[in-house]
Amino acid sequence: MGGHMPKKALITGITGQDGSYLAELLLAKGYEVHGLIRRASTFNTARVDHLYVDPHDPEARLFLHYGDLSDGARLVTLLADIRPDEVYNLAAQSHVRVSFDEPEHTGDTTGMGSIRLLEAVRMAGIQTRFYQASSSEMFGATPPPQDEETPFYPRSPYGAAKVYSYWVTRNYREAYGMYAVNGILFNHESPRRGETFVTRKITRAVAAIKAGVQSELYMGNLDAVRDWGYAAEYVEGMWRMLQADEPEDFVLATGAGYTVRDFLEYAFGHAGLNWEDHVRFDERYLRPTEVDALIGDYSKAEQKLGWTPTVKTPELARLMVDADVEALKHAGGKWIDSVNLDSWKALV
Ligand code: NDP
Ligand code: GDR
Repeated sequence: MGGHMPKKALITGITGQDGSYLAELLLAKGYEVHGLIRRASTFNTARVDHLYVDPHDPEARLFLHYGDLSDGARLVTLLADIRPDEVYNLAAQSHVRVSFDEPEHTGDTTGMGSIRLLEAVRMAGIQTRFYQASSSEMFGATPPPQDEETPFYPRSPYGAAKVYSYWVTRNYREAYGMYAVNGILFNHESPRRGETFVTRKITRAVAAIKAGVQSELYMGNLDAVRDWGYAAEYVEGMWRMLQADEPEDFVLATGAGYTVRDFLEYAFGHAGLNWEDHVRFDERYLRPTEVDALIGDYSKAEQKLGWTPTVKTPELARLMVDADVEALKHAGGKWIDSVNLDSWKALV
């Protein structure tokens, strides 16, 4: 054969939105991809099922392993076993509102989980490049525009845990010379976005209202400003950060801010609906402390990585509505039921 060994990557959070797009990207680039999954009583791999090839097949390049960021010993054995060239730490309790309900658990996974993984890399004694999924939530109350030099002021247990992970990633780079970097990503969405984040909550509701199976949508603060990009483009930026000559931290964003109200207008408008006829207020969706405005300056990533986002928020809203309208058509009654149950099932 004489061929060279494919690069190996380990993705924590592979079953999440970003993990699934990143796995797709790396497989397309010829990588052998390993993913950490949590044992659950039901299958939780829906976002990566289309990528799965039976591991008995000699062509298989995607392998899933049970593990959890709360289990440091497991991370060491797994890393020593796989010996990946690149590790992408995407796993986290990633919902800001939920982090107020489960602050300690969020600190344990979103914060401590990162140092367990960094320490596992060190203890396994392997040479690997490490990506940490840092967040614009770290900027919190610091007004926009935000870039790599903007001071952090987190406004939630989630944001505070991400700040911790950011600093330990930098510390392992400085203390041990590890190629360890932070991607500071602003909100990014897609048809695979979790159903309780605001964009997907809206686009699913639009599909259900259009189909006549839902009439109202309960929401919180409509004045919040976010910089919403398209997840499929952001995972390319993550990969580029690990291919650079020097380990550095980068912001990925679109550079434009919109309110939740704007997103409602784009999404409902695309389906020929008026959002004001359907949206109602429920204080349960408010946060004890809110992040008012996040708008990222991604010029460093553009200059040094050649990364530029092409999908802006209005187009993103339209593509997500189209995908949810289509999904609802193909799902039969099952999905319709779950939409109707949202008001109690989706607690946030
Ligand atoms: P998701 O919530 O969609 O995915 C989170 C992933 O983490 C899931 O695979 C989940 O597994 C896994 N996970 C959660 N807890 C643990 C644990 N204790 N051990 C192992 N795995 C765990 O998030 P996204 O894909 O949207 O985001 C990816 C990362 O990027 C997260 O760290 C998030 O905080 C961060 N981020 C996201 C942004 C965004 O706009 N999407 C912006 C900036 C940062 P399971 O499927 O079993 O629940
Ligand atoms: P965010 O995303 O907190 O920015 O964190 P989310 O979509 O949950 O909220 C965005 C804004 O919308 C407001 N909002 C509502 N939010 C939700 N979820 N549900 C509602 O009904 C609702 N009504 C108004 C919120 O108050 C907020 O201002 C996301 C996550 O992906 C994090 O993991 C990531 O780090 C950051 O983006 C960048």
